[in-house]
Amino acid sequence: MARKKIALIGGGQIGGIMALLTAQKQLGDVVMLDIPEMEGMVKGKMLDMAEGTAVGGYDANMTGTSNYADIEGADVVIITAGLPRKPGMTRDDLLDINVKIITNVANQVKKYCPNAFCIIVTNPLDSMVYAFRKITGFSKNMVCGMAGVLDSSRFRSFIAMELNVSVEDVAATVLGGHGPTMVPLPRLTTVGGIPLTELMDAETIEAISKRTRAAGTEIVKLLGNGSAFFSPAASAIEMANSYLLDKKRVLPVAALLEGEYGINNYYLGVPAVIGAGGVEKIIEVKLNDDEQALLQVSLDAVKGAIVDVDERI
Ligand code: A3D
Repeated sequence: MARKKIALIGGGQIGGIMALLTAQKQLGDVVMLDIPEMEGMVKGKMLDMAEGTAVGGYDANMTGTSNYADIEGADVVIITAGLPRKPGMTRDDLLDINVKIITNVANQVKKYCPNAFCIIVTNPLDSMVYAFRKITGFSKNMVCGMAGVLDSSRFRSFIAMELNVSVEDVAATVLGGHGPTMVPLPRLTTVGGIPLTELMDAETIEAISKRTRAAGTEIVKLLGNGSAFFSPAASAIEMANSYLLDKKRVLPVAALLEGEYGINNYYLGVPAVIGAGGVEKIIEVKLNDDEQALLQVSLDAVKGAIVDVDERI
């Protein structure tokens, strides 16, 4: 069986880690694309990685390019093209510049990879994935955004740290938009099958939820020049992995809602089954009144950014 082809659009911090993870997991060959001014950088980065495959013990063609023809026929396209945050910036501050970049990328992906499973990572996430889908017109199951996997990974990690247990045993989901209004769901979180609420007091749970909502900003402040990249890369590759291996993982992703959760025509973070059909199914969880109200606040925040996107494309 021929190897799969994974195209990474944007060869910066997240792109680099994704390329390495893709090769290490033997998901397929990797083509990393960036703007012409960065062609040397991506060619160098990928050559460096290719030269490490011998010691890593994995087989994958790793190439860098600025020519979209080289991504032709990719099975998966993961997009990080765009600017990341600097300290003091919100994700929405990136909208103006990143919507122009996503417009350009979407037109090229539409031309060269019409059948790819497309994962958007560029911020502001929920509006960039909406823009990408609007421009490409791709089927909704083949376009989704990475945010919930990262947000829930952060939530799970903080819980594991607090309880001093394996993160593997913490199952959790985070709904809503990728921003300060995201909605961690402690009521549905379990640790080795035991409800979190049995193991932790409400005050500690709230402190961890609060830290999760601000986790990206915490990293931006510490790094001083750019945003998180290890955990976002691992999260996007987990989604690609589930698609390519038809694992049917239940993952929180930004998916197009058409009536689910009472929401129409917005991308928002919800649990979904990711398999060979892409976003195969959105799972609707019965929320209590408080959770539903928080989801509404998150949706309202996303709606504002969508108005800005619709004005621009
Ligand atoms: P960075 O290291 O700057 O890489 C971005 C790359 O995109 C750079 O190499 C640019 O040259 C390239 N680029 C710019 N314009 C284009 C274009 N038109 N075509 C192709 N490539 C282009 O950033 P990063 O990798 O740290 O972050 C990338 C994006 O992901 C940013 O928008 C971040 O805000 C976002 N991000 C999202 C999450 C989520 O959880 C959703 C988490 C962390 C970062």
